[in-house]
Amino acid sequence: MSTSLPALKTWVDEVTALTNPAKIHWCDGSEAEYQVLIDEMLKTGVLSELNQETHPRCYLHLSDPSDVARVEHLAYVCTETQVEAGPNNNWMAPGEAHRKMDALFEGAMAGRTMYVIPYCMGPFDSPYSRCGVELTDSAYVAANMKLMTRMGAKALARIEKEGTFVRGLHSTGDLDPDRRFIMHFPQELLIQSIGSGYGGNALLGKKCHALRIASHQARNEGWLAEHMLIVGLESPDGETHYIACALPSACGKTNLAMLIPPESMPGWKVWTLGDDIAWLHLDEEGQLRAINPESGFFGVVPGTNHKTNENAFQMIAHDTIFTNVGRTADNQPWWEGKDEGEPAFDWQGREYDPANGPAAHPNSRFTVAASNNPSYSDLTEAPEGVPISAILFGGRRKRVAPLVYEARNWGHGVLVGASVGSETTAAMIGEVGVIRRDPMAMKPFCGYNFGEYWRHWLSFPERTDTLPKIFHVNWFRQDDDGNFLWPGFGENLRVLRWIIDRVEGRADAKETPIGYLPHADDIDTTGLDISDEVMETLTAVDLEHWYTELDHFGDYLDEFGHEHVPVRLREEQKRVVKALSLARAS
Ligand code: GTP
Ligand code: SPV
Ligand code: MN
Repeated sequence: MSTSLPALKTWVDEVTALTNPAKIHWCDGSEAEYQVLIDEMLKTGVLSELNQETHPRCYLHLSDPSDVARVEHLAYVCTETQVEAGPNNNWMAPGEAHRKMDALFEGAMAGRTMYVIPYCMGPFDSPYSRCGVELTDSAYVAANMKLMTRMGAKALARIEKEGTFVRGLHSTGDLDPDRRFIMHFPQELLIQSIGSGYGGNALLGKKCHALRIASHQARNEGWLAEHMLIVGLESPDGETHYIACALPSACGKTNLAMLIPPESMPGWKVWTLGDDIAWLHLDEEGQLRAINPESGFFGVVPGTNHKTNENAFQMIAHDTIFTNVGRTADNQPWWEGKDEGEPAFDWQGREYDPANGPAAHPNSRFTVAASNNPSYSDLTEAPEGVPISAILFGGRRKRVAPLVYEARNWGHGVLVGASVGSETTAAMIGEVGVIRRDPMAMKPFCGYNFGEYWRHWLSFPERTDTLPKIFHVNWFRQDDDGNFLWPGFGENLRVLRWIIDRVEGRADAKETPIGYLPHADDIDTTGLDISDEVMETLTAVDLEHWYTELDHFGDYLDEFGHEHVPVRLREEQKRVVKALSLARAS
């Protein structure tokens, strides 16, 4: 196989000359090809078979112990000027980055197969979709891209028709963390990643293309590329609302996207559209619509069980690639929070010993095609996407952030999103549990200056009168002993119902300086073992802490420079700080 598109052929030839692979394989995306990839990896030991009776077509990959998560400090945005990338990104001048990467890629694929992976992010026939080609020397990446994206011959046909595509060059390299870089050249529609075979570092269609490069394109073209799940909520009366929700990495997107309605809400149905990324466009009527550019899930394994998420549990019982989980004595995958079986081996292949830490790495992942998900919506293939009724932002906050609140309007909602704080998780290399600002859950993923990004968000009301309402959620409040105050998972639908009722003008709320909150009894807690006192806590505004938080947010904005931070955002921040200060005094 090859291509009729000169730009693609030339690039493949150039990369071949630079990296010197022994073989080139053009991926057609067929099932037969997937099986060959798997068989090869079983032979080379990149994968091992899991128990095929209990877990048909499930395989285990154990990564290098130094390569277990995204590396934010080694991800760069290489725009012409540093100011375009903004203080929110690592920056390198394109010329310097090219020199560095060319040296690292020289001969990097010697003796290996280079896979040419054409992929389409979004439905094949959607005007909102965008294509890319990833060149990689990793069969694991090729197999994951098959599960995660619309990959192969049909994508190549669209690329040849359109003539433009995002170029992604990846090599596992020698995995030396000192020679690991993930470079983005938004102006060249180019990504280069070397030295990691893991997740968002290596599956270039995901964070690198669908967020970092796409956010840059989206700003120029008038749309939004966001770190959001998309979910449809159908009430017993058949009314369906679609919501998009941004939560930082490992803060509950996959689980919310596949939520199972609690027993107390019979007749409700939940449809998964996407679990990680949403591309949002205004249609001709001014309605905000979303597509999911991906077609598979790369999800956190630990914590998945019958109680937290039966859908996900069933979904990963077949046709799944597991990365860095443990195993039972009879070779079933095992992870912390799996409420059955016992670990015999850990994620490094050693005999399980609690002294070595958890059996499954906290950032261990499953890769599955979206079609494995019993609640997957047919509308994921709709070229026009789904209409969005509400946008949610949130984080992982032990304290301060209430269960839910509603922004006063779009402009205030942008402040709510921009000021999100969240405790860090194992999804990125670094310390866990430290609160950091993660505006719109895009701190690691916005491909340009946050100041300009907020300006872009704020420009939407100039183009339509019918924007969705914006909310903030937090499922992670704890008591002093570290117990979660809110049951979470399926029970989150109770909160989503309040949100929908607010959208429809049917639910009551109290006005506070930070926005509209439910009264403690506005959230239906029928059948839950939760006290009135806890509900009061979850729906209270801690004026003292909020004052400090939003006051500090002003200092954070200063980092982005006066000429970049939109005046409107400043005004919102000052308005809320003033309201908090007045409320505090009274
Ligand atoms: P990325 O794939 O990194 O973007 O993560 P994500 O946002 O999709 O997070 P995910 O749904 O995989 O959840 C991450 C962790 O949080 C898992 O261990 C879940 O079990 C846990 N979690 C998810 N939802 C809830 C919830 O409502 N309450 C509590 N307490 N934990 C949750
Ligand atoms: C995230 O970290 O937000 C993920 C996992 O979704 S990764 O694909 O590794 O970026
Ligand atoms: Mn994510």
